[in-house]
Amino acid sequence: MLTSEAKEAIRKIIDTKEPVVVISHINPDGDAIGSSAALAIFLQKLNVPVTVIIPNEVPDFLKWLPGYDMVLTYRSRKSDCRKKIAGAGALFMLDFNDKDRVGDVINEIQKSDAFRILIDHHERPEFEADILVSEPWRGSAGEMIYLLMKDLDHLDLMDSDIATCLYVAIMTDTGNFRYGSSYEEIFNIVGNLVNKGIDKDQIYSNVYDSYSEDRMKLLGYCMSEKMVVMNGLSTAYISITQEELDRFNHKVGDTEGFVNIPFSIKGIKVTALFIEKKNHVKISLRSKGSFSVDRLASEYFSGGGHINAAGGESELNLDETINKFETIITDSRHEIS
Ligand SMILES: [Mn+2]
Repeated sequence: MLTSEAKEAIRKIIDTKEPVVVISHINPDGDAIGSSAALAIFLQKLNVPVTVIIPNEVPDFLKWLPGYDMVLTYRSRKSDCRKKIAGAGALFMLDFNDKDRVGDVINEIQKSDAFRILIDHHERPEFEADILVSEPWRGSAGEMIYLLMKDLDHLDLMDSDIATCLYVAIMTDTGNFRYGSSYEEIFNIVGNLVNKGIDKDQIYSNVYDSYSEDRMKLLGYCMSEKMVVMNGLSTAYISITQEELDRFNHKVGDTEGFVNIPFSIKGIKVTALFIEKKNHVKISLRSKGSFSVDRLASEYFSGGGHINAAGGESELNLDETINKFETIITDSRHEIS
């Protein structure tokens, strides 16, 4: 995965032992935290001083991960984060392709003259970096951290803590191996992680059996009251207003994964989740098969991602955004079926 130039650059960072900051994206998911914590533990084992910086709050279902003690949240620890980035010799940026994905942390990154390495699996990376490792066909950034260790001849440092972080990253970003994982290499990697003595079933339970009562009731409400199935168009979507989120005492991460649930309906190939925010609507899009929600998101909703999983946003209000989406889906009906 790493070019010889990239290997040399990373080896140099490790040899100089200058402080490293690992940065991942806003609204962190299992891949953001799992890949970052894994890289941080790996660097720590090589005696490199390392900190992980995440733009905003980490959801509770990821706080048990090994390496979480190295994570600082920018929103609540601004001055500490600023100092860490200013004092870093290198910045590793994981699991994002655009400066918009790191919120206000971008200001600190732009002030820093540290060496920048971007490791990512989203389409069309547009972030300025000294080393860009972009492999959009891979299911997760976590998988890329495994390959980084392998390419640096350091799989000897793989232990159950790193393996647990990487397993969380791969498991969550592939929807528990439902998508983005139809190739042998990923299962060889996972096989090697399982060999390190991770508790695969406990990991699953820590991540997925973690709903609060409010979250479960919000899910039930969304499915029974807020889901719209577009008959004949193989599409289903859910929309949620801010008032509804408040009613269910919404916390960060509560709507994570809701967008995938309508796929359980026979014949559904495209799903969407619209969440009303203060000045915009946040949109998550998923598809099965060849219909590209990456293209839909980038063409119409100033976003992007992968062919079967993408996100975007809309400056229109919630109803207007939904109308726009319905029109696009109706116009795309030949591509979907
Ligand atoms: Mn990812």
